[in-house]
Amino acid sequence: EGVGPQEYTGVKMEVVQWSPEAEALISNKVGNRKVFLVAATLRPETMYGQTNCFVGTGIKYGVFAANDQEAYVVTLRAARNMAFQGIITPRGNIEKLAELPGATLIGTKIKAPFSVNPEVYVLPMENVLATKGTGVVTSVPSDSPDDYQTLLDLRKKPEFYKIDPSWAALDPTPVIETPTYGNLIAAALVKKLKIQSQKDTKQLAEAKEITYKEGFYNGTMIIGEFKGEPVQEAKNKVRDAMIKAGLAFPYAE
Ligand code: A2H
Repeated sequence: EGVGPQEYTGVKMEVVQWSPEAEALISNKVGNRKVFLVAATLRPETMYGQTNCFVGTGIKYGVFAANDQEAYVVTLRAARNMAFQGIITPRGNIEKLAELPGATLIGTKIKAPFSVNPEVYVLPMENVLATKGTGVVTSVPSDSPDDYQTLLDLRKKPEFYKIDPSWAALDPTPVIETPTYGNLIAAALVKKLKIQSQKDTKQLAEAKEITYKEGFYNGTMIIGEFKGEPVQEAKNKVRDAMIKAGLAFPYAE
C-alpha cells in the first residue's frame, strides 16, 4: 500500500431485488439498465465463498451509467476513477442516475458471481472506508477476518444493526486450504488473536496481514475450476475467468 497503484478486481454483483428504501429512490431513474453493485477486491480467487456484500451506512453511493445497458453502484470518487480508466463511458465523463445513502442499500439482494451462493444480501460494516476502492466490499468470511468478525457481530446484534437475521444466515464455505490454519483461516485467526468485535481494528489488521500472506504463499484452492492449484497460480486465472464471463473488470487506484 502507498507505493504505486493498487490493482483491484471490480466484481459486478447484479441487483436482483432492491430494498424498499432503495427501490423508492431508484423508481424509474435507471431506464432499462441492469444495475450492479461493484466491489473492489484483492482476492478474486476467494469469490467462490462470498456470503454477503458490505456497505458503509454513512457513505453516499451513486448509481452511475456505465453505458446504455448497465449502471454501477459505487462512490462518486470511484465513478470518477472508472471514467478516467475507460470503464464507464463516455471517457472522463460521468452520469449519475440516482443517489443512494448506504443505509438504504441494506437488505438489497444481489447475485454473487462464481459463489456457491447464487444470491446474497447487502449488510452494514462499520469499517468500510469511503476513500478506498468502490466503497462496496464482498464478504468472504472463510478468508477475511474483517468479514468473518462482522458476520459474527451482525448475528449477535441484528436489532442494533437493523437487519433481518435471515440476511446473515449463510455460513462460511471453505475455499482455500492452508497448512497452518486449515480451510477456514479467518475463523482460526479471529480465535487465536482473541478478536471480540469489528471494533478491534488493531488485532484485525494483524489477522488480515497473516491471512493474506498465508493464503497467497501457502494456500491451495479446494473448490472451483482451479481446485488443487496453489493460490499463487489460481489467483489470476480466477480473475481472468471472471473478466471473460463479463462479471468483473480490472480497476486501479
Ligand atoms: B478484500 P487494501 Cl477474502 N473499506 O476482498 C474497507 N475495506 C475495503 C474497502 C473499503 N472501502 N474496499 C475493499 N476493501 C477490502 C476479499 C478479501 C479481502 C479477502 C481477504 C482479505 C482481503 C473479500 N472481502 O483484504 O487496503 C477488500 O477485501 C485484505 C487485504 O487495498 C479488499 O480485498 O489492501 C481489501 O480490503 C483491499 O485492502
